[in-house]
Formats: sequence, structure tokens, C-alpha cells
Amino acid sequence: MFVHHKPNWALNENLATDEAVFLNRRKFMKAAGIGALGLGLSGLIGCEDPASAEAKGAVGKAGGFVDPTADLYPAPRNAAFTLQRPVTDYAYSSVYNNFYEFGSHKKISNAAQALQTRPWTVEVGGEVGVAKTWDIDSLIRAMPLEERLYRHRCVEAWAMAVPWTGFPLAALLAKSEPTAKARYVRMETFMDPKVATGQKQYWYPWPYVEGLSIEEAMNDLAFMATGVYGKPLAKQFGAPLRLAVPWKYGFKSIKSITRITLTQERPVSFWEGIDSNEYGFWANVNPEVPHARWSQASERLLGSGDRVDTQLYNGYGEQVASLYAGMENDKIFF
Ligand SMILES: Nc1nc2c(c(=O)[nH]1)N[C@H]1C(S)=C(S)[C@@H](COP(=O)(O)O)O[C@H]1N2
Ligand SMILES: [Mo]
Repeated sequence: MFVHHKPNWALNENLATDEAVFLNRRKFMKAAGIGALGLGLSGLIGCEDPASAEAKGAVGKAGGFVDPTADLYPAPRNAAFTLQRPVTDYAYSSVYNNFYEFGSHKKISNAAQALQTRPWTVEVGGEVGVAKTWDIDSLIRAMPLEERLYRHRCVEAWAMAVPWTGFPLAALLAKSEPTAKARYVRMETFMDPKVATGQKQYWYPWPYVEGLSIEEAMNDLAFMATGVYGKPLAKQFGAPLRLAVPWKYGFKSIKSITRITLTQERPVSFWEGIDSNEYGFWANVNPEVPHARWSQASERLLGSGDRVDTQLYNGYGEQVASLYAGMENDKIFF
């Protein structure tokens, strides 16, 4: 049996192995003239056959479970959110995930199907005028659902582009009426080590926590995803409710949210709690600010494997740069 002497976040070879396998197979396929959508798709990423992931209900249907909000999809697309790159094929994005609750590697899509997403509640509280524990289906039906194409940039230097369906976080905050004292929005993932066996890894500070400043949370780009690829969220993407903040490194986009608390104090996020020298609170994408252990100048696109230059704020500077005016001396880029 393999024994971890160090917590996994200290072992970068995990990532290195994945990347190496991915790139070598890709080279082989190119050399052999096999198109990315031809044979061997499953082998490209690892062991899972994407078709079987779909059959197992990765898109909202598992073990006879039919998502009670399935009728809301696909939602109308908001044309204001466009990409300068292709949408990543579901066959890639659905089997290469970060969701440490189900394992500290990328192939968690099967394990994540164990997550029971109904009944599910989302508790909104703290510095709000209207504290409320929402039933997830009532929440989704109360919100203005739309589809947006967003880029996603993981701190590990891979990237994807996906069509999220959901609603602006601001729409939920408006219903909660934050008080004048509310300065941050703290979000928390479920806690259930029996189902999410990664949570038995006691050296991680479970449950997963993330946070935004109230100004960031009110920005129109801060999106709560309830669906992806025109269907209810597949579990590995963070069903039934997941944040998407595309100008920040991917770890900010917390999955499977159960609690939202408006606070006066800045929350300590999961990765910040693990190593604040490597993962900061703000985590805004910047190609010129390297991670402690690797460059952030470029990124690998999931699917094509192409390497492209990383952009400041992941290309969303026009929408968000003003949020950080006067914060030049803060560590807003890591
Ligand atoms: N609860 C929870 N949320 C999480 C994570 C996690 O491990 N647990 N990983 C984060 C990281 S590092 C990334 S890159 C994205 C990955 O999202 P995806 O698997 O949908 O691509 O989810 C983020 N949200
Ligand atoms: Mo990430």
C-alpha cells in the first residue's frame, strides 16, 4: 500500500504525472494521425470512458435519480459572455476534475456520483437582513437562469471553457439584503466523509471554504452555476450549486455549496489555510506573477492540449480590474 508521508498538496508529481501521461498520449495520437474525437478518447485522459460517465448519469440522472429542475434546461444564452477559444468538449471536462472531497487527483468523476444532491439545502445567513435556508429546487426556480460561456483557469496551469447555466450571485444577495456590516461572502461545501472519502484525509481543513469580498460578489461576473452543457450540473462539476469566478484561479470556484455567510471578517479559504504562501485569498489570474513552484505565463487547454498565453484577470480585466483600484500593495495576484 502506498503511504502518504506528506499531504498531497506538497507533492507536485501528482500533477506532473497526469500532465506527462496526457501530453505523451497526445503526441502519440498526433503522430498516428488519430483525431481527438476519433478513437481512444477515453485513453487520452485516463481510464474512464466518457460515454459510460454519461450513462451513469453524470448529466443529472444517476441510479434512477431524475433532477427535479431538469425542465429548466437549456436556459437562454446570454450573448454578452463570449469566448475567444472553443468550448471544451464535455468528454474531456467531465473526466478531468479537481474535487478533493473525492480524491486528490483528477479522476474523481466516478467517485463523485455517490454524492446525494437531493434533498439539499443552502443556508444563507450572517450579516443579512433576510436569513433563509433555501431548498435547492426553490432557490433554482426563484433565480433568473441563463447560460454563459466562461473560461476557467486552474492554478495548476490548465484551462477549459464551458457553458455554465446559473444566476448572478448578486441576484441571491439581493434577496438576502446584506447589512452595512457585510464585507465578505464566505461559502462552504457539504461535509460527509462517508460519501466523500477524501474528507477522511484529516490533514486537510475540511469542509472546503472559499470567499469573495462583497464587491466581488456583487460583480456581474460572479456566477452561481446550477447547470453545465445545457443540463443540470453533473456531480463532478459541483452539483447542485457551484461558484464560477472566471477571473480568478479555479480553486476559488467552490463546488457543492451548502452555506453562504456574509461576514465582517475576511474568511480563510481552504487552500489559503493549507499554505498561504502558495494560495492567497484574492487569487486573481496574472501571467506575470508566478506560483511559488511554477510559472503562470501560459496554460494548457483541456482537450486540444494546445498551450496558450495566460491573460491578466484571465481576459476579464474590463469587467473586474476596477474592483482592485487602490489595492496595488495587496497580494491580489496569488
Ligand atoms: N469543494 C470543492 N470545490 C472545488 C475544488 C475542490 O477540491 N473542492 N477544487 C477547485 C479547483 S482547484 C478547480 S480547478 C475547480 C475545478 O472545477 P472542474 O472540476 O469543474 O473543472 O474546482 C474548484 N472547486
Ligand atoms: Mo484548480
